[in-house]
Amino acid sequence: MITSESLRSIASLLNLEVLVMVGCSLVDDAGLQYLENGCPLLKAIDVSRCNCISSSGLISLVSGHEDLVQIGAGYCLSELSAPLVHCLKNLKQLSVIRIDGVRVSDFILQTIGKNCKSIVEFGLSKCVGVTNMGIMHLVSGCDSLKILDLTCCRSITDAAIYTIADSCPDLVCLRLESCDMVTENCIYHLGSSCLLLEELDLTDCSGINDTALKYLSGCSELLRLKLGLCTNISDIGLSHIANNCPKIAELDLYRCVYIGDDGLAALASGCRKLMKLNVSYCNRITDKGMEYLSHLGELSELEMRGLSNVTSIGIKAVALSCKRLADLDLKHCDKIDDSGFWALAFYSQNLRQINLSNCNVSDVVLCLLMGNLKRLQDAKLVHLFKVTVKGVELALRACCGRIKKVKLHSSLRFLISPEILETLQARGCKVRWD
Ligand SMILES: *[C@@H]1O[C@H](CO)[C@@H](O)[C@H](O)[C@H]1NC(C)=O
Ligand SMILES: *[C@@H]1O[C@H](CO)[C@@H](O)[C@H](O)[C@H]1NC(C)=O
Ligand SMILES: *[C@@H]1O[C@H](CO)[C@@H](O)[C@H](O)[C@H]1NC(C)=O
Ligand SMILES: *[C@@H]1O[C@H](CO)[C@@H](O)[C@H](O)[C@H]1NC(C)=O
Ligand SMILES: *[C@@H]1O[C@H](CO)[C@@H](O)[C@H](O)[C@H]1NC(C)=O
Ligand SMILES: CC(=O)N[C@H]1CO[C@H](CO)[C@@H](O)[C@@H]1O
Repeated sequence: MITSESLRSIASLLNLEVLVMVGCSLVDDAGLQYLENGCPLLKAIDVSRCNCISSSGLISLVSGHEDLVQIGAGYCLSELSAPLVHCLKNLKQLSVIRIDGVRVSDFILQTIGKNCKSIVEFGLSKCVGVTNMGIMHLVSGCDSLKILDLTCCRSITDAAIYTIADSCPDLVCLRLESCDMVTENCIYHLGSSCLLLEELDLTDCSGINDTALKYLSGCSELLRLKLGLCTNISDIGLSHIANNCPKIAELDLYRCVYIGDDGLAALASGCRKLMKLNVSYCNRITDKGMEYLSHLGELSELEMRGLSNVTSIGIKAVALSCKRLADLDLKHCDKIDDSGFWALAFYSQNLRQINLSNCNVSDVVLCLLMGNLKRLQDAKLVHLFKVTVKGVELALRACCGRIKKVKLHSSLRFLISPEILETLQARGCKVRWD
């Protein structure tokens, strides 16, 4: 309900430094004009998804604040206009620009490259009009870039990444999700030039194979690596990463179908700091792989949906050894039976979130699990085909007062005793229906 009129009062806040107004769709250019002469200390503004503002409103805001450091304007302008980009030149401190989903052109990116030398972070996720040429112009000017988000900029190819690697030696984070024309050739340049790289998102980049991972392993500072849907990579490629990138804390291997037990063995010996891992639908993984994972003492988040070769033996190994495990997603792991869930109930005392949808747990063990896991806050319990209505009721009673969120199948809505639902809600639990 914030309107342009509200911004008139906000403009009188003399010490305000950060103003986030994402999705304020009642604010228009008139509101931004109030800000032009107000909030003299403003350093950061985010007008993302304010869909009634235009370039001219932003120009008035920017011209009143030469000390701006950070601008967020995703999904609010139809395009980044030349006059707006022109006035960015006066912002000597500007270091962060995020314009997700906005249309840009080569000329605009070139102008930014010329005018905004101090930029450290640039967000172009889902922008229309991003080409190799535009990126080359941008990065050859902005050589202090540390974070560059090119998610879904699908016309980007190796040529742009070469220039990024050559121009931005300080690069720390590069997001290339769905840039599916990139190949191992550009990864070679990243692996030899961007030695400070900590985060790389290659989700759904089908050109990434084991050779690419071998080159990437030159980036030995990597902390977060996303390889979900890179269906051509195998245990061999993963071993290169595991052997050379010991700091990795987050790894996403979602649907990397050629990853199996040997890859997990390499991770367990090379990446001892791993905290978050996604191996959902990596169907080759068996109990042996789970046994390797159990050596990862820091593991706190494990998503392992649909692992049809993992049984209770594998999950028990993880429950016994991964004492920090806090978030576990076992959806559709249909070979795990009660003895596996029993092990979780007794040994995984740190669990805060669990996803048991489509699992083979029984009434008795579900109840034990929900009653015994004292830190559990969030449980997804959809499609538990062995569990009866009585069983769900008992399980909910067992965790009532502690649990904060629970997801149940919508068919239970009128079967579960309304008294239990009311008690849960009264004690701060949000019940969602799927
Ligand atoms: C895997 O690589 C082969 C050849 O290297 C290529 O033809 C194929 O498109 C790639 N597959 C996927 C899913 O990317
Ligand atoms: C990776 O793909 C390239 C072609 O893009 C090919 O030359 C190379 O042999 C592949 N590497 C592996 C390990 O398949
Ligand atoms: C993999 O799992 C993590 C943690 O649950 C999640 O944040 C991420 O989005 C998942 N990746 C994919 C591709 O779904
Ligand atoms: C994993 O399970 C699938 C069926 O879900 C089976 O075809 C495959 O052979 C199994 N792989 C291993 C290594 O056991
Ligand atoms: C899962 O439940 C089904 C139906 O009760 C049963 O046939 C199957 O053997 C169970 N699987 C396991 C691993 O317990
Ligand atoms: C992928 C996914 O939806 N995972 C969810 C499983 O359930 C836990 C607990 O409810 C959620 O936190 C996860 O996001």
